[in-house]
Amino acid sequence: MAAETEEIRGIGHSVRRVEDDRFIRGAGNYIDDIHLPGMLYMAILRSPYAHAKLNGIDASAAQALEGVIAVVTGELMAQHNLAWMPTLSGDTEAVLVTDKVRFQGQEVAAVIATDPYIAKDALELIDVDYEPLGVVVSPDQAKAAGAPLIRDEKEGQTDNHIYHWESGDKESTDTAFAQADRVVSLDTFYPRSHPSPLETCGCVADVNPATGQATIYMTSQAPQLIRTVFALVAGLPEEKIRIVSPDIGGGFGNKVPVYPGYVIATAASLLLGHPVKWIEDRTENLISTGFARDYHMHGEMALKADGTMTGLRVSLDADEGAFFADAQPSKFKVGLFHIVSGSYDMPTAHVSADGYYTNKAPGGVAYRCSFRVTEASYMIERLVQNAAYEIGIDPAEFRTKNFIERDQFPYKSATGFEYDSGDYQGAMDLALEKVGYDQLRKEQAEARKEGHLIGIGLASFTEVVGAGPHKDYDILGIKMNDGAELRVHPTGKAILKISSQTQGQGHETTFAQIVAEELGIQPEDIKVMHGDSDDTPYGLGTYASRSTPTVGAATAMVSRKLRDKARKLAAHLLEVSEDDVEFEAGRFTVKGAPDKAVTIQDVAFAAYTNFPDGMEAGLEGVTYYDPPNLTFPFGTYAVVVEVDADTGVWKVDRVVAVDDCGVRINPMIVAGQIHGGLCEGFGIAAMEQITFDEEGNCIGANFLDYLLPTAWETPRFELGETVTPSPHHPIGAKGVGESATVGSPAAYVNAVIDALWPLGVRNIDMPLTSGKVWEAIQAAKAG
Ligand code: MCN
Ligand code: CUN
Repeated sequence: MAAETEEIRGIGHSVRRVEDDRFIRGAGNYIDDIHLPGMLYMAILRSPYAHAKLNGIDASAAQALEGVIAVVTGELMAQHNLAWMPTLSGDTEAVLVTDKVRFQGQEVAAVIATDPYIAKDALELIDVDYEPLGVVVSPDQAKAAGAPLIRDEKEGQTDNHIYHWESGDKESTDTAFAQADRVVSLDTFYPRSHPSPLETCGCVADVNPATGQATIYMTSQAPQLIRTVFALVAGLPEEKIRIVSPDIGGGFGNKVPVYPGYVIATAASLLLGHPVKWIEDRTENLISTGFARDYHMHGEMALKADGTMTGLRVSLDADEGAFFADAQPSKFKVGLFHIVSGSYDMPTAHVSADGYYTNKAPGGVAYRCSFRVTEASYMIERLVQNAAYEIGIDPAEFRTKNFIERDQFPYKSATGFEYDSGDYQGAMDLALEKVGYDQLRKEQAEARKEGHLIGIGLASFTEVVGAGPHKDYDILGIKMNDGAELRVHPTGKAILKISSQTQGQGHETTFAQIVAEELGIQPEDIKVMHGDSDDTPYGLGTYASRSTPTVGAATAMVSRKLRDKARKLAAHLLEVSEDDVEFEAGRFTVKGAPDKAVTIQDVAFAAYTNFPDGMEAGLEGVTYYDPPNLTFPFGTYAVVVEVDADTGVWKVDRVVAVDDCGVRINPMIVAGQIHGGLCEGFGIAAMEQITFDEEGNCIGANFLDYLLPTAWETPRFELGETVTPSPHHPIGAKGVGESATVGSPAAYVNAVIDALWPLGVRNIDMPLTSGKVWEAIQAAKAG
């Protein structure tokens, strides 16, 4: 029997991403790479108006164009009861317009043709009779008396208000404020931004008229959930729906929702009996698919004279667009925004939120955030810095004074979260040390004397990821639990099938490492499969950094299940009692006689060839994991900037990022995730924003108006880590995919405000374009 000693590349190894072999060879398999026999092409006509009554559509000229097979309108969809669909927030959303358009870029009609260019050309031949209506582009306009009613088709909807939501204890918070020595407040707007994945959204819908089988290849972060939603929307039997999400060219939250295009393409395929492909162009993606943020927030902090925080009050208006289509756990209207007390020991807090319809694209929450934690993190970290300056303490010292301390975990927050573990002071200390904080403050003071503006910004964020425990977390009633299925074949090679869906996070590599750690099979001997609803266990998909907390846990648990059986088999092979068998790194040995050993490969072979009487053959299993709690990764980011007061131009000198995501499965992949998030956080802080003019025209519909940071603008990042394992996760890991996008915007902005504070600047809303910075300086000078 083999006595293999090669180190197992399990948890903690920077294994190279197996997915990259196919990507760097140009051999990925994206939606547009899929070609089916007889395939037709769909293009979508979108509304130029933000709000307009639809008086009629004349599609005769388009229909007559050679190569055009069909023009699909809302009227046709309505005949099949598909003109409207449910959203992930339990609202309804138009698939194709029947009554009026409610945002610029909304789907008005679709052309199906034999060629994608013919389909596009035909759009121009469709004559639509619009009657423009008054437009609402902000919550303030939405609630104004006499505002146009956007959702006039909804029974009982008499205004543009969607929901009012509260969390925490109002009474005790009011008392804390009444008794406070100081109250510090901040009004801030977190602007609408967009995930902008490299690959836009699209699908190939293939409904077989003979068998009724519907196979839909689509850009989805959650194929299992989407299959169920399709069954509910289209009334198709669920076993005949197969959702395949092949390689995904970035998701960042943008590929969680069901978009009208998917539904129209599926309906068209059903009606025409041909596969139908639909691929968005860049502008369509930017103007019509899931946006992020658009939160108008007001925060207040109650303080004792010595700087101890005693209460937090936050209210916000959410701009939801024309349909309330946020992807979020059903019970939380503003996602997990109520984590807003962040890393601080806040005795009491109260959060209230109101959602409004506006004439803008629906589908909020997207963009690397655990359901609105990004807005919350930004609010508290900006407020903390302003509060520190107003009471005259250094922001690092102020944080130290108020952090939840290491021995307070598990910590129950004022709004009902139970933080699993943390060491906020440890992470901040490391960041301060790496950046050279004390020295920098001295240099800053010297530079100020010379008129140079240096700014140092900190953010000590707390994330909340891994939705979630079945008691509180569901989407449309479906509990947010996830599965992993593992089969070890006779030669000791394995297949792991998971319910998460990688869009660049490297699951094919990291989940194999979890099995490697637990079973001692090398990661390259484990094939990880995902993204096909017919062939993977049920689960709610990849977003909100939930894959490691949920599917990662399921993977560890299913591996342990197999290990238990493997131990029995080993005992059988070694002819000892099961209690005398020890396991380490893929070897089962006899207690006290380490030379007597069998490997996991020997055991796997025996599972099919030589198993004891009464034992089932095979070595496989499936586990569904119901997390006992969320995980709470955290960290401190420190950013150093220089601001040119004459022009408002600012430049990043240093970015030090200390992250703690518990046990790191693959340190290199974690570093990659953090680099990506810091880059996106910089983009949001510095340049990205989707705005609308008063007519509801979307400004930011292309990459000239919607600026993404390129390698040229992106700063260099210096990373550091601390490791505080999650006590309830089987391998002690917490999610990390979004941490840097959640935590870093406040650090960048805090740095710029830090530089400008002595001039009297108290806040600038993102993005901090040089124009806005310059204006803020001028306004502060003018008093
Ligand atoms: N990981 C690890 N050790 C940990 C935590 C995570 O090695 N302690 C690894 C994981 O195994 C996984 C990766 O890091 O390979 C990210 O894991 P996790 O934090 O669980 O997040 P998810 O896999 O659920 O990814 C979702 C998250 C989100 S919500 C967005 S948005 C986002 C992001 O990941 N979109 C991305 N990162 C992205 N990265 C790429 N390249 N493309 C996207 O679309
Ligand atoms: Cu909210 S972006 Mo990620 O959760 O898919």
